[in-house]
Amino acid sequence: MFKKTDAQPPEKLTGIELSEIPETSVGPKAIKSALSHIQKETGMARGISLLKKMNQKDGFDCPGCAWPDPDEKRAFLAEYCENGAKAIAEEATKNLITPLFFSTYSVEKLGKLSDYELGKKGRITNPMYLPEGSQYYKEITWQEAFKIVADELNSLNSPDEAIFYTSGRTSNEAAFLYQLFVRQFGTNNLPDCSNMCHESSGVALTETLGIGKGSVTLDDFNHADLVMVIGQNPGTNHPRMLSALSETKKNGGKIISINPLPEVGLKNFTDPQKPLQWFGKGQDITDLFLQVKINGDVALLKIILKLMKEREEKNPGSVFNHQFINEKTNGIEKLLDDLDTYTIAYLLPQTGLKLSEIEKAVDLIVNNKNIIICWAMGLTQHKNAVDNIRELVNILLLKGSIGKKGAGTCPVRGHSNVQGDRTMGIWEKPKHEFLDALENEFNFKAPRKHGYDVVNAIEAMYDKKAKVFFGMGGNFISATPDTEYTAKALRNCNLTVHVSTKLNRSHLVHGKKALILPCLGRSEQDFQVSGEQFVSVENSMGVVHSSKGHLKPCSEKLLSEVTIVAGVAKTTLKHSSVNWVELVSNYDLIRDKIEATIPGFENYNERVRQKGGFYLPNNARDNNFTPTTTGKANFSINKPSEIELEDNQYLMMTIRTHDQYNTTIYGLNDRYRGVLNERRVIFMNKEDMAKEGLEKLDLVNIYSHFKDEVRIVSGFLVVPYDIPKQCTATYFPEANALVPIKSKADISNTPTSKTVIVTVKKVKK
Ligand SMILES: Nc1nc2c(c(=O)[nH]1)N[C@H]1C(S)=C(S)[C@@H](COP(=O)(O)OP(=O)(O)OC[C@H]3O[C@@H](n4cnc5c(=O)[nH]c(N)nc54)[C@H](O)[C@@H]3O)O[C@H]1N2
Ligand SMILES: Nc1nc2c(c(=O)[nH]1)N[C@H]1C(S)=C(S)[C@@H](COP(=O)(O)OP(=O)(O)OC[C@H]3O[C@@H](n4cnc5c(=O)[nH]c(N)nc54)[C@H](O)[C@@H]3O)O[C@H]1N2
Ligand SMILES: [Mo]
Repeated sequence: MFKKTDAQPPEKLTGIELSEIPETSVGPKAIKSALSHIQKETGMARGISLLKKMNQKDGFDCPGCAWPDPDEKRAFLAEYCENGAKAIAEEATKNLITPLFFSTYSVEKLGKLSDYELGKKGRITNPMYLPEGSQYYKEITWQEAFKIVADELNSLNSPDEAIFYTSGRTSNEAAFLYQLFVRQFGTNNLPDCSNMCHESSGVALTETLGIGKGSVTLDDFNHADLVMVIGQNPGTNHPRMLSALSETKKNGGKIISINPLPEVGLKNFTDPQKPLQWFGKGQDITDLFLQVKINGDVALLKIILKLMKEREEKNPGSVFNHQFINEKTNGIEKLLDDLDTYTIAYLLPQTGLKLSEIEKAVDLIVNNKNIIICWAMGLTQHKNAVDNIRELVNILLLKGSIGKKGAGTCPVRGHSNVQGDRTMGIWEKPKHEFLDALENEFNFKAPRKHGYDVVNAIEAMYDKKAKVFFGMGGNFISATPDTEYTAKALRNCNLTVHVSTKLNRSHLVHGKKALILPCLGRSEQDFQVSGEQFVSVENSMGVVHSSKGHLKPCSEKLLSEVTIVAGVAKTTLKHSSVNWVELVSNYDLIRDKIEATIPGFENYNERVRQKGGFYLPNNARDNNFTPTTTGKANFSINKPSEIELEDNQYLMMTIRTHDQYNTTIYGLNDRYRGVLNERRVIFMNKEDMAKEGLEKLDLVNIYSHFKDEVRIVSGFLVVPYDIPKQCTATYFPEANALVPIKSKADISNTPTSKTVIVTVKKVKK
């Protein structure tokens, strides 16, 4: 469909080794791996001093995932995990990219490097500008950079021709100012990484429970009888969650894991904080593993719901919580009627499971009262992703397992402040009340028309309806679907701008002109006119707390994200009612404005200074569902997958290795899956390999099929793996070129990165 360009990682193979899959996760090997990254990137002394401050009450928030820190007890050693240590090593690296680097390497030359090689070059030290027609970024001053952005924005026919993306690391203070600037400029084009991440969760939870966030707190894991972990790989992506699951187990709770892969972290865990355990067997985590086929979850959950109904009918009152259902919910009859329209015989083949295995899950659900369900990208990135999540809510509502201790919803967030950014108004579909509050406080007319989400934004740039792209963090070209399509879209722009810490491919796949604006990282000190500042963030469980770096910034030329936004705003907006310079002089002033406009932030400046921060209000946690359209918690009717594969077709999911943070590649190993020193692999079931005439480590091209469109990526090695038949897995972002731009989840519009229909074809080595 599209010719391969430097928008995709190079095809080079790096020398694969296959190793044994470990029996247990974390433990001493994880500490060794963490320390080796620290040693290489930051040097040991600086690295250890950093780790001591990470996730401590007076320290900075880990720039890795959004898993919360304990409210009370913080570990003596430190509250971090192997992958958090890698994240901070990556940010606090000693390597620097100075203007000399950019005058030596052309954009074309850099485009030939892998994402791993790009990331390892180090931190960007100066604002850099790529003039039209040039191959070399050159140093410019901040004032010049702001003026280039302002001139380009002010020359547009309409503010809606500009797109303002946000990744999820941006602090509350920076995010609030950023959306305020964008709305004063006149558009709601504020797509963010959430559009590709937990958007399906937000949509499903708002509709059913009246809040787009999860309901549980960390402490709930101490009181749960049963935790279901579905479509999530915490051993790699949220390692500190394993400690919470381990607490559930110690208190007698059970764990069900539902995943196409037997992920090591969910099997067994050795607590890194308890060295005495290092030499034992570790703790088994999962009691029941259901190896579901990719996108077989609605079918599986429907069978569970049908069996729950059957048992309730046989023995009324034994399964459903009638008091809760009567008082708090709406729509049970429709749900029960709809369940009758499906037979188990129809649903079962989609799951790839035996009915007896599913019966065991039903036993656990029926016999336990306090249930938590955790999920992540394995559920949110499918065509029927919103159905997946609503179906989970149906189970919790039938059991009355929400709004009480030890029970509820737990969408496990990705980026460390992705939830906070949304709370601050980074959203293309803002609520009227929020815009009213902005208008009142800042005395301007906010745009009311909804803006572009990520997919719409790409299409608008492709169609030349949008001409300026501004990225607050992130790596748009590598994180988005359909790499070559998106590359064409970005190249159509007059100007692309990235506020970044590290070099990435989005700096190299650029508009006619391009800017890189280097910012402070989480771990660095931030001084403004009134003195040293801290910022605040919100974790996956709605706790808002402070984060303060203590390292000297890696370059004197860096500005904070807050200062960059204010600089762009002041230069662009000729008549603004906001005093940008004053707000930036002391971040307390920004927090006062947040308090004035966003509910839940009363006495923000005081409460954010309390150790551990404060909880935001959460109606579902309080067993109150009045914010929904019916005023009650809503049961919903959901559809199983409608995908029908031909014999030679496979469903492909694109997943993360143990050695990456989204598009930032820390290393080339996926230790927990036994793949070392290579990322261009496709995991396949042995029987499927035999059917295709493929042997271990054969080289293949992969084709994706969507309607009558075909896309291709080439040069992937086949790895035989314990994965259900007709299911395959590749790594993100290498396989993103296969995800069709038009293949999106219903309602949430999230790209279907976990269901791509593919065929594979062997090529000669
Ligand atoms: N170290 C590290 N930490 C991270 C990240 C990182 O890249 N590295 N990324 C952060 C971000 S932004 C996010 S959103 C999270 C992502 O965290 P995860 O969602 O855990 O990440 P993925 O690798 O996408 O893994 C998805 C899991 O879902 C399973 N899965 C795929 N398809 C299906 C399906 O159809 N059904 C079921 N039941 N399971 C399925 C896969 O086998 C895999 O175990 O992690 C965050 N934390
Ligand atoms: N195929 C496929 N595609 C996916 C996914 C998938 O599972 N499969 N997952 C999706 C998900 S869940 C997500 S969240 C998105 C992630 O999409 P993004 O958030 O856009 O991508 P990241 O790789 O997290 O962004 C990394 C870059 O952020 C910059 N950065 C790091 N720290 C900071 C900071 O403190 N400030 C600033 N300004 N910049 C910083 C660095 O320059 C770094 O190169 O990708 C999505 N894409
Ligand atoms: Mo994410």
